[in-house]
Amino acid sequence: MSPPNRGAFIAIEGLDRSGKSTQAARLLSRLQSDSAHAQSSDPSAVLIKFPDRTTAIGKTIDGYLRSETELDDHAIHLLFSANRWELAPIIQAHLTAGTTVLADRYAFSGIAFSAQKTPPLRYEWCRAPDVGLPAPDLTLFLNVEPEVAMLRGGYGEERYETREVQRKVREVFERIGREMNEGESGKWVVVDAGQDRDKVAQDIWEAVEPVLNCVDSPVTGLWE
Ligand code: 2DT
Ligand code: MG
Repeated sequence: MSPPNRGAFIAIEGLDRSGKSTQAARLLSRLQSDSAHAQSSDPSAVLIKFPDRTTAIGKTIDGYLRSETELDDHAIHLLFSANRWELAPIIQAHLTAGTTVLADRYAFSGIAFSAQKTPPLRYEWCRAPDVGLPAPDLTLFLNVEPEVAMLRGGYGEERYETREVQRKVREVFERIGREMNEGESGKWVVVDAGQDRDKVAQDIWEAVEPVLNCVDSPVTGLWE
């Protein structure tokens, strides 16, 4: 009997209010309902949100995002990365067990939000601490104009939730996507998130479905 495939690792990225969390929840339930895992004790899919604000590191990040605390830009960048590293063994274990892992934000947000700062942190420096993390098989970038995103109820109170920051963040995301697809094309898929929700969900499914059955090679290290 051939060993079961590992799970697929899918990251969902985008600006604030691009619909990431809504679409991640929809994708999760679709994966859970139309799964071949019905007989297995392992879940067919799990959703992990970054930052995970529940850990000790995550609580520090949460205080920073709510502007309750100030931290040097480099220091907070490294904490966001550490927050991924602390969950990396869990991601790896799920994938090995055949569970698909969805990440609502990942290392790409880490780079995009730090590299846009004034003064900016160097792009290569921002990328370095995340090198070697489990690499997503597919990253979906939910692309939306910051102005459209703002109309969706406006931004909240958190750090970074301004039109100017979101514009600059989007430019860094575009660079990341370009460079990802120069390496292995198709790993970064841009989804038009300005469409209605059902159409966005449909486009996402069309990108995800082919990946689900193509994960017979081990998880690779990000940017390695
Ligand atoms: P949410 O609004 O999705 O909770 O994100 N961020 C996120 C970073 O600056 N670096 C990172 O590595 C990650 C994962 C993006 C909270 C904010 O934190 C930013 C928005
Ligand atoms: Mg937010």
